[in-house]
Amino acid sequence: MKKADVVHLILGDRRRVPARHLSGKAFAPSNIALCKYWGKREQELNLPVTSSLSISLGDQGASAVLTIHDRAHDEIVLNGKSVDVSAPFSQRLSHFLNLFRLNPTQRFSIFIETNVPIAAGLASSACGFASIVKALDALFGWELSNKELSILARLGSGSASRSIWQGFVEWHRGLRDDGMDCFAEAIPDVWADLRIGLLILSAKEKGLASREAMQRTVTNGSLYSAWPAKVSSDLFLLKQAIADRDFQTLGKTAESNALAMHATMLSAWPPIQYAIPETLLTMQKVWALREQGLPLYFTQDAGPNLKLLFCKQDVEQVVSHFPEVKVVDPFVA
Ligand code: 2P0
Repeated sequence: MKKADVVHLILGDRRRVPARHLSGKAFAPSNIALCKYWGKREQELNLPVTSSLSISLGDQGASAVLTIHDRAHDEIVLNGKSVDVSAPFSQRLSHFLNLFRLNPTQRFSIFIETNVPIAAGLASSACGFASIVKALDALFGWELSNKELSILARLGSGSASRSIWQGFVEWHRGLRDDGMDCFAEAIPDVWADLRIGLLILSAKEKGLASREAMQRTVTNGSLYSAWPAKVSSDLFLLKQAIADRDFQTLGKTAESNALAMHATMLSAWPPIQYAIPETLLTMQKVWALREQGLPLYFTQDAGPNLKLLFCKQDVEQVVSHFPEVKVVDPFVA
């Protein structure tokens, strides 16, 4: 099964209908996984080995504006800067957009503005692809459901399937080969006191793309076989913690899940380590503050930066210990 087959399953005859509007505009939030997606059971459609659970970042994410033209190639402008057609980002995006062109000569202008650091492990590919899929929907007037948008976003980047939604989100692994049961869905609970702290320890682009890293881990990580069972138990604990507004269990489970994911990477060969010295020092600082009674946890993705988890009543304390932290209210209106 190819990506184009999935697009055909979802769009049907709409795939051949000209754009209904002159431009399509959409925003999608960034998302932070509390139970990570790490490993694919199928590469072409980005079908994951396990389900995962995330929280979207409210007004932090990407806005995309799409228009159609007939020039020689797509025009991509990212945060005000034109991206060269030969850059890996352009190639990946144009390749994805091939799935949706009305004819092979149709080209797009894509203007993306993000307010999260690109490629610093803050899920910018997730909000980028989700915003583009939503902008395509607006441009062509498909009126797809969020479930359908989630499946299309997954074809661009796995974690983008979760950025279609706000709040807590579960991405179902599914069982089908065509991935039609592999989509993200919102968990309706609103946890107004929850806060996420974005700690940029290095804004440099990461060396090894998460796509390669997760593939290597699945292929030869000696600890990877333990990962699916860890995810099942963490998903159960997280869903219960969300329902009960049990912050300690939420924080502990998210932190433990992230550390276990990084352990699977360290067990791969050649080994994969996204932490830099500042990452480890900051983890130790979080552990010390927790010992002193501050309910504070962290999670880490495929990069050196950390995301802190805490509650509204501790914002001042957290900021006093981490003056550079950017505090996000994920349930902001
Ligand atoms: C996550 N990450 O659940 C995990 C945790 C990084 C660490 O999803 O190959 O960019 O495009 O499906 O979605 C990053 O992986 O990978 C990711 P592809 P993606 O957020």
